[in-house]
Order: sequence, then C-alpha cells, then structure tokens
Amino acid sequence: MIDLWYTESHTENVRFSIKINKHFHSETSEFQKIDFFESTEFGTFFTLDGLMMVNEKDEFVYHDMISHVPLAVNPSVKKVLVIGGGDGGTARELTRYESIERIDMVEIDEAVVRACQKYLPLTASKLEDSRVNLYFEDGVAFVKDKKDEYDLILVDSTDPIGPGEGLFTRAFYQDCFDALTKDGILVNQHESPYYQRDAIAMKKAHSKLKEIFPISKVYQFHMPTYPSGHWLFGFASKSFDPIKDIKKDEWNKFGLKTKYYNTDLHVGCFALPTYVKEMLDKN
Ligand code: AAT
Repeated sequence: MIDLWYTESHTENVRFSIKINKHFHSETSEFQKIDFFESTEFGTFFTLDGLMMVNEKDEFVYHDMISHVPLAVNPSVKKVLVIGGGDGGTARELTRYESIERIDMVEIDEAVVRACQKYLPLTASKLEDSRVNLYFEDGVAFVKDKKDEYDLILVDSTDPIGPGEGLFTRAFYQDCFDALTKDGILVNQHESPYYQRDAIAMKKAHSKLKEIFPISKVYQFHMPTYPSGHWLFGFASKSFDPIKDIKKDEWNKFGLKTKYYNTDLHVGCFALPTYVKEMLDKN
C-alpha cells in the first residue's frame, strides 16, 4: 500500500500533513478550488485553495466558539446573519436555539454548500431548517443596504485572500455596524497571532474594528488543524461587554450540550497571552 498524505504549507518553512485514505472530490468553482478528503484521524475534511476549512474532528471547536459566545452575552438574539460558513456548521449551532427566529446565511460560493450537503452532513444537515435562508451572494454587497436589521452578525469567512478579502475591510465592518440593531454584536473570523502573515491580518482587522465599535475584544480557541493551532475570533459590539454582560444562568437554562464551549471557558478565552495583548495594544 502506498501512503497518501495531504500537505499544507503553513508558512514558507513549515508544512502540516494528514495521512489520507482518499482524495475523493475536486472541483474548481467560479471562486476557488474545492477539495474533499477522507482521513482516519480527522474524518472527512475539505480545503479551499489548498487551505483546511473544516474537518469532522475539530469543527466543534470553531462552531461552538463562533456561536455560543455571543449567544451567552445576548440570549435574546432573534435575527442572525451568517456571512460565509458554507459548510453549515455555524448555522447548525444557531438552529439549536429555539428562540432564534431567522438565520440569513450569505455564502458567495454555492458549490461549497452543495458539496458539503453531499459529503459533510455533520455540518450541513441543518441548512434545511425552515428558519435558515440561503443567499448565494458576496457578503460585502449583501450588508451594504441593510440598516438596523440583525441582532448578531457572524463572519465565518476564509482568510483575507481571494473572495474573503473584502470581509476584512473597514468599509465592510462599517456596513455591519449599520446593519446591526442597537445592542448588536459582530463576531468575525480573526486569524491567528502566531505566524507573521496571519498576525498581520489579525492586527489590521482589530485596528479597523476598534475604530468603529465602542467595544472590540478578541478571544481565542484551540484549532489543531489551522496554522499553529492557535486561532482567534473578534467580538465587536455596540453595547454589551463580552465578560461583564455574560448571562451565565440564562445561557445554561437553554440546556444545550456542547463539547467545547462552557460559561467558565467563556470568561477565560478573553484572557490573552502577553505577546498577543501587546500586538493588539500597539494598533
Ligand atoms: N465554518 C468554517 C468554514 C470556513 S469556510 C468560509 C466560507 O466563506 C467559504 O465557504 C467561502 O466560500 C466563504 N466566503 C469567502 N468570501 C466570501 C464573501 N465575500 N462572501 C460570502 N462568503 C464568502 C471558515 C474557515 C476559516 C479558515 C481560517 N484559516
């Protein structure tokens, strides 16, 4: 038997490999190259333009952290906008809240959604929920004319290269601010502080968000298959502070069983390593 390995460059000098059983799907959409693999360690996973997006083993970390953190700060959220997130994992976590009335999901690439519905039901299976409305459009254009509409916006995007680039601009963050209701919260995929290229993107995103939102924090989580394993989300908000305003009891009353998120970790994940704090403060 020949060993098959998926290998991704994390920097010019670092590579990350997963032993795979099969590379079973490959297509080039209008926006990006989409590949699906099957592996023993991480189950099924897919990449976009050669970068790991989602796998069956660690997706729970990312999807717990993008969704439950803001829901514990504002458990009364009714209307949510998800930008990107074509695998459906973020929408899946949101559908667990009966109190959420509407989930609009704007994914630029329909091909990602269709492939995930076929090959990754673990994340895509709740896209059929009647509260989920799918739009296949650029998220940047979608938010432009929205005013005072969403209680929560989750930017579940690729890195700031290719179609994801516009989702890291000041103009986009301003449009999100305007699209949010008065207590609105924006959570965005915020890159990693560790390797230089990701850290530059992270610092830029933070400095722009800080100019627009009165409250702008960053929180961390552990993603074994993303470069360095150390990843961040941004928490930007019009009124709620993510730590002072956490509603622990209310969130725990939802009775959701989660594998990564809990309300103790919620407070801890905003405590950042010194080098990360320094990077963010210098902006
Ligand atoms: N749930 C974790 C999965 C992702 S994939 C991010 C999605 O964002 C992709 O499906 C991509 O097509 C979509 N996307 C990119 N740009 C846009 C845009 N402008 N408008 C709408 N959707 C967009 C996140 C992985 C994070 C990886 C970090 N290294």
